[in-house]
Amino acid sequence: MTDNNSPPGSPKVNPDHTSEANPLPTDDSSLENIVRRFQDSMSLGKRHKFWETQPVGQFKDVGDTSLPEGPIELPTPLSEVKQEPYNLPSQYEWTTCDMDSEETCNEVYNLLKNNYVEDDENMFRFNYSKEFLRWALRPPGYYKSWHIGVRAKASKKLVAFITGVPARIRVRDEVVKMAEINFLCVHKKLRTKRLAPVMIKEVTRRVHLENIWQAAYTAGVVLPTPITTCQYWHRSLNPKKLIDVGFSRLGPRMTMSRTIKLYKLPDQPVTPGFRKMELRDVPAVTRLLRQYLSQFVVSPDFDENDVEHWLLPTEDVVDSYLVESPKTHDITDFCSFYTLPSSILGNQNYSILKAAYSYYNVSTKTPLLQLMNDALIVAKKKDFDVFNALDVMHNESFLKELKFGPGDGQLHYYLYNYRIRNALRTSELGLVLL
Ligand code: MYA
Repeated sequence: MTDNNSPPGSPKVNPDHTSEANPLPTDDSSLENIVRRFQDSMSLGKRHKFWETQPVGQFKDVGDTSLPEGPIELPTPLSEVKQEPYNLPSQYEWTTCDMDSEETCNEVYNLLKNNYVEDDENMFRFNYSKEFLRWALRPPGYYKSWHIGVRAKASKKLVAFITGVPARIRVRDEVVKMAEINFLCVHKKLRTKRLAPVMIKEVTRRVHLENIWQAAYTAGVVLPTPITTCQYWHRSLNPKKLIDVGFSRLGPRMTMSRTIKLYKLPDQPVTPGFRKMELRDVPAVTRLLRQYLSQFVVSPDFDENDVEHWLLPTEDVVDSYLVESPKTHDITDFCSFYTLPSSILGNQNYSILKAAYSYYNVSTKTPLLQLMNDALIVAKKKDFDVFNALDVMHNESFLKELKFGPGDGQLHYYLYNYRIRNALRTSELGLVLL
């Protein structure tokens, strides 16, 4: 990837924010930002030979408010959906990856571990665990046929991957059946050969075969056309390690011991009734979350099955906590984060950065700031090095005060075959993709 911004959810170097109790937002005039704005504007002018042919918002239409919101193309009769897979270059073949198989899951894990998303400086690479991949790829109603691999015919080695999972996404007051597309990965040695467009067309075909015509996805690269562009923020939990591995830097006029003190957290959560979510909480959490998410322009339409899958704690995958009122036993607040480590590339002392990613949080009685401070406390106790959050939903209200610093990359959100008239503010987005 040569032409991109920082990739999705990538680990980010945090320029100097360790020096500040209230880190400043990135300085607009910094060289880094000037370069980024230049790259972005180039990207807007750039031809996208593949994306120009797809039913997505096109750059030329940005600002044209006469275009209607909603599907860009109508569904075609299922009998007209191409029945055979797209052609691959002759040395390669399609494979459907059975994530129940330990062997296949290992192959997928290794492909991603060695070839998936890196930060701009190639210091860190996502290292999704096998349990995480199984969780991410097998939600209620999932289709095995949407877990698509490419193998080299001769060696049978897995060299590329793309996935979809079904989701109901609400856009304003329409609930739309969509595919969430993720884990697009082409082996480093096979890059820039236009394999990605074939993989995207193939997943699209298989989604169409299930009579689904829309999709949601995120990427670190600018493509036609983001519905919104978010920023990652990072809260140091283990500042010494983060500095040692080059994730963050010691700020000017800061010593290591002052930095450690700055990020110190209490030993236990402070909110009375704060506890881990259990199976019996699924109905109450579903009600709380549905009510909360209804205020955003785009959000998932979770039912109890979805909540059980996506939010019930799973060891080393997803953690969820809630506040049960000690008096009424009502469930009043909820917070969650998922576990996504990154490999640290080329460091003598450390090989893994343990990162927690803020997922869905709901506050009705406990102030969000206090709830998220409790989330930081439990994440620290679980030995995470850093807690990451996007500036979506109401997250902006706690980021600076809880000593998160802005990351150096952006995450763009996209819809396929669904037009939104104007880009959303990040606070209007109620969707977190993995
Ligand atoms: S985002 C994570 C993406 N993965 C990585 O960043 C891992 C490391 N990188 C790689 O493995 C490769 O660089 C990839 C591109 C595979 C990304 N999303 O084959 P190429 C366009 C969409 O020569 P390569 C995630 O998983 C690019 O603009 N398109 O390039 C969500 C160009 O098109 P155009 C992308 O570098 C994925 C073309 O591909 C991305 O060898 C959502 C070049 O192809 C990207 N991240 O491989 C996918 N990167 O000429 C879309 C590059 O037009 C889903 N490209 O500019 C759409 C909905 C589908 C379902 C619809 C159902 C209805």
